[in-house]
Amino acid sequence: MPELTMAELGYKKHLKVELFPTIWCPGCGIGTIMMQLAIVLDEMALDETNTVIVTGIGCTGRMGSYLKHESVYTLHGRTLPVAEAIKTVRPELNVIVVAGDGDTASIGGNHLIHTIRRNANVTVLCNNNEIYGLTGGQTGPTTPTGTKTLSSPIGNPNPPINLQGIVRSSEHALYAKTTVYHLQHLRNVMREAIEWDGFSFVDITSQCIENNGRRIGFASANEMLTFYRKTYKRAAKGAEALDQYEIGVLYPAQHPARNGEADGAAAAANGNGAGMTEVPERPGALPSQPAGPLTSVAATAVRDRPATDDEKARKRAESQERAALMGQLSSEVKLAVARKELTLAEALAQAGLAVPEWLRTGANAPAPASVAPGDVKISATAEDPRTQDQPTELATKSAAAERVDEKEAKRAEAQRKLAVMQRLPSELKLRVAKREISLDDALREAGVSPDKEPA
Ligand SMILES: Cc1ncc(C[n+]2csc(CCOP(=O)(O)OP(=O)(O)O)c2C)c(N)n1
Ligand code: SF4
Ligand SMILES: [Mg+2]
Repeated sequence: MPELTMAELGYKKHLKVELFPTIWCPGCGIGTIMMQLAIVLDEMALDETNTVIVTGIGCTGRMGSYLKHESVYTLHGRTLPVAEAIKTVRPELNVIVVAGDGDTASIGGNHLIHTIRRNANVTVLCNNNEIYGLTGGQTGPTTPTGTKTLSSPIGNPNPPINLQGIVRSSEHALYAKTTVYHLQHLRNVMREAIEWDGFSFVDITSQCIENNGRRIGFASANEMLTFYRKTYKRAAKGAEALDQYEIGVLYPAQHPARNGEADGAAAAANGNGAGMTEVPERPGALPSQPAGPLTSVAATAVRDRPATDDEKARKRAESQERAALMGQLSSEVKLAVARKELTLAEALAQAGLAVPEWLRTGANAPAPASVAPGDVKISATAEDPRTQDQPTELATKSAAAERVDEKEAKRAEAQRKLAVMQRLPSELKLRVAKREISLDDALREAGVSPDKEPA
């Protein structure tokens, strides 16, 4: 079983898995966005009491029905007025819009510019598949020039809309660009957007294999993802705009954390909310209102006490630390921890593994080496073109090789245990899985040698 972080194990509680399989085509990028969103919601401890999802019409719009959150399935193009209305009357809630590029920028385009102008405190996750997916693959507002579509069989004659420019026309809004290939980046920017105090927009390039990809020559969704991997690069620190194939986050001009240039932690310490030291207060911001009946600590924490970059880095490091500790446990025990049937510290102790002091005492994990503000980490693979020609290539490679070896060893050990388990009678297997008895005791009880293959 591949290693899973705790959040990855916990994300399922945000999904109505009983409705799966979804209506989306196999290979569609929407499922990836939904799963990554579920992981982020889980990591941020956001749930149906503090976070509302608003969707529009289109393949993307169906996401609301699969998330275990209150959701509003609005008319086509009307996500933003509905979202802004919810945020206005229930300011303590996090309001997340999930909508297609057509819904957001075509029929909903007028709402988009005015919601940005008013700096409504909502987050838009735009599934930008560059097409009207649901209706068969017609040209949409983000379809690149020259792309052949159902409605432009000899190629789209018009340029795509400039979403970045529209969002950046506001001196308050946060704009992030990412793709469904860059999963860690996708999660990081979703999180940052949800934490942003004001309008935030995540422009997510994703694949509609059936009604776009195949028509333009991709054989599979995998080929589209490979294309994203090879073409999209992380923007340079300090970038003030993203090129067509760059991913990154663009903050308002005066924002101290802008692409890692300034000292975001120091700026945030100035106390002007979300580190927006120099940025004037959000227009139309409501004075803080008494919390409604559904007020949740998590929602308030996210909006009222935005994490500094140091804090974010610490949390990220802590979750990596926890994931590494979880990686030493068997899959049954991991599951038990994920289900909160026992704590990670208890699980480690029961497995005879060392429990770090910070985990035992309930303190925070040790702080990581300082991370530049706005420096969003991207998980990189050996094949990832971005990992090539880096100055620390050798060091990075040997560390990576060690990690791979470690993972391989753990995986082999887990597989060995699983194979041994198979030799137990089913009642004993169940008792081991329920942790009523250890694997060693079960083997003894059944008279099975862990080393010998059955005759
Ligand atoms: C008022 C209205 N106009 C047109 C439609 C038809 N329609 C449904 S979805 C859609 C476009 C969907 O494209 P997008 O928003 O990009 O979502 P995707 O399916 O690609 O996720 C259109 C034009 C509609 N349902 N309602
Ligand atoms: S038509 Fe396209 S966007 Fe819609 S579910 Fe299929 S692959 Fe996804
Ligand atoms: Mg679309």
